[in-house]
Amino acid sequence: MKLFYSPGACSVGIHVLLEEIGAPYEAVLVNLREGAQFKPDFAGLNPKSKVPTLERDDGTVLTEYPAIAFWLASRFPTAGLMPSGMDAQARALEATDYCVATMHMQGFSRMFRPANFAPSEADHAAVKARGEEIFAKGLGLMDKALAGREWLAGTYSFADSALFYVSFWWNARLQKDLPGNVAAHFARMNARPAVQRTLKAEGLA
Ligand SMILES: N[C@@H](CCC(=O)N[C@@H](CS)C(=O)NCC(=O)O)C(=O)O
Repeated sequence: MKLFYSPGACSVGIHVLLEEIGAPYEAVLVNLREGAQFKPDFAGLNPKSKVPTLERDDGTVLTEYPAIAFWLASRFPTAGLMPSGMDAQARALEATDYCVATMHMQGFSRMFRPANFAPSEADHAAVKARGEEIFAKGLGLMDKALAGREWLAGTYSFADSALFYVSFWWNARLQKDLPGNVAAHFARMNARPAVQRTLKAEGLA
């Protein structure tokens, strides 16, 4: 397998899952700052021009964080990333999609890419503030989801990698506090050898 990633981007969560699994893979750096995602080599592989992108051993390419995480957890069951039972699996997907589609795409994207939401620079402060509000609401919901449990779907699962990367952005990148249960979850994630190997490999440790 090949994981196309950019250091500290959302692909860091998929990188963690691959480290948890332990099957052979190659991590291929896509330099987003230099626009490598739009160059023919990468755009030919993933016309969406986004990381994470996973090239599987049969040569097929999978995109979109929730789909990649779900596929990895299903394909490598012994890694224990797929919770057991339909209800817990649905909960894992529910949390993953919320972290990616709402907290990241609606919240963080507004904070980091306000121009994608409002062409006029005069509106950017308001767009950023709205992004922070969406993200903070998401943290509150994740905090409730973690009440009385260590992991989002009850047992450790692919969903925890998604909460890890948005927590990483908020806490490690922006130096902002996480609510109690999310902070404890982030500490549990950071204690995992797979997370430590990933952060080191991406130059983030
Ligand atoms: N919906 C996509 C979002 C992926 C995404 O937004 N990735 C960002 C990095 S965190 C990216 O590749 N950005 C490059 C760009 O927008 O040019 C997913 O679930 O994987």
